[in-house]
Amino acid sequence: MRLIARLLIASLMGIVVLIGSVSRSSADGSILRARARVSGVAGSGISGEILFFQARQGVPAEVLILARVEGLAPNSVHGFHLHENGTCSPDFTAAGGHYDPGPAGNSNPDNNHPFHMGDMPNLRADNKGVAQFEHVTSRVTIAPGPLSLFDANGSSVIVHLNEDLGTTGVPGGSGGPRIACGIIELIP
Ligand SMILES: [Cu+2]
Repeated sequence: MRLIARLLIASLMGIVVLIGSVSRSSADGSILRARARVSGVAGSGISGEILFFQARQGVPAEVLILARVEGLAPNSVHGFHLHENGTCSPDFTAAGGHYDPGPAGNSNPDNNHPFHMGDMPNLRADNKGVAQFEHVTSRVTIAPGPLSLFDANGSSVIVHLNEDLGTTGVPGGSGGPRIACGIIELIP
């Protein structure tokens, strides 16, 4: 079975099983891993962890993204993207636009959306304000390359206040204000 599929199944069985599986698989360096710990502004109560896994071998290169974010409004929906700068300070606007090295190379959240390489499905919170998220993409890589999250200035994850409507040319249509941010870091 393909590695990403195996990881996805493992994730359905629980994050502990997943981490165990990845630890075994990564012992020989066959899995690349990265993590972002997102947090909202002080006092917001929003926090979460986003994990990224990529098999070193394979065509196309696929990245499994797992996220758990808590402290959201119950049953809320939030735009959720990979942004172009690996920083969240002095405020979340420092993360820049949506990660989009190409082919369009237009990171403006209100344009070229939802075609940025960093565009992802919405985060959906349950009635306790906890969002669980699984997504497989071939738009980005952990490994070096033209779509690598680890380019010269790194990348980050942003959670938006509102739902991403998947529109283009509509101001705020990709989620509006930023409520949480995390820098994506390589896990050695
Ligand atoms: Cu965004």
